[in-house]
Amino acid sequence: MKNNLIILSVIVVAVAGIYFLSSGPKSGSQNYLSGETVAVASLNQQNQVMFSIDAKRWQFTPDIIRVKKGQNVKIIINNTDTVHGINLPEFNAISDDSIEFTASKTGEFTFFCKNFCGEGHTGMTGKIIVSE
Ligand SMILES: [Cu+2]
Repeated sequence: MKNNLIILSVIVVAVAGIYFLSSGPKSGSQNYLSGETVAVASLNQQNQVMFSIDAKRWQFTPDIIRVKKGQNVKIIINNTDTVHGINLPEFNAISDDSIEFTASKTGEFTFFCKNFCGEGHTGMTGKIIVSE
């Protein structure tokens, strides 16, 4: 009887451990440089590489997006405090809530907050890195 209790305890601890390990961080981002986070892509049904980004005074999180040249990209902006939107001039993509574009050239391109949102507005930027 006592042995059963011990075995049961071991199983409960093991299951809890596995659950804890598999739950992990679900932020959709990972550390890059200090203060910068890299967006993690998912592929949607239109075969677009899709990113979801939070916009909050005065920061995009994550603020680094990496794609390959030629990829069809969709970026969804979650405006969490006010409507920031996104402006990516290099690819003529501008919207309050989501943009779609083809990453037709390699390089590093800055995106901006579309709507004036206060004193930190000008510094509210992110970077799209397109590689071969
Ligand atoms: Cu803003």
